[in-house]
Amino acid sequence: MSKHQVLVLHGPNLNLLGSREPEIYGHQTLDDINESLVNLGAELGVSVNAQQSNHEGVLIDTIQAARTDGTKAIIINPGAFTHTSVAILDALNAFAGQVIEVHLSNVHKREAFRHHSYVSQRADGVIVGLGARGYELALRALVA
Ligand code: CA2
Repeated sequence: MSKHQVLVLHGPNLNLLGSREPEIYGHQTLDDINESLVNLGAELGVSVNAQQSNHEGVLIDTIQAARTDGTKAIIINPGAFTHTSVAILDALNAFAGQVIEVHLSNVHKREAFRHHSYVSQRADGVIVGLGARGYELALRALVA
């Protein structure tokens, strides 16, 4: 049984945050974002476990593990897999807790291929376009 109640899951290329395209994705690194979330979780009384993978199967394995390790909710930015992955949708459908989908950029202001999300079909809430603050708002919404 994991001691973590909220899983924050970041998909492909999000490990590059802070190094390129700051006008789209901001200046914070993924470590900065995760550290803020762990600290906010401590303030709010929930434990946060942040993970990132560039591999679809690893993301699915992590979601599957969350079904049985005590995880109550998932905040997920599936990166480009948002727009392609029925397999991540299926894995989230097998998870019983709350799911919030977060995107740093406003995907609806961007290319048409970013306008559709498989994950939104499962998500209880979706936050787009607010940068790293979107993760913070998602965590606050889960605890509220
Ligand atoms: O806006 C988001 O959070 C996205 O999920 C980010 C994905 C993109 O494919 C989605 O359409 C929207 C891409 C993440 C790439 O992250 C980078 C960060 C820094 C430098 C290069 C890529």
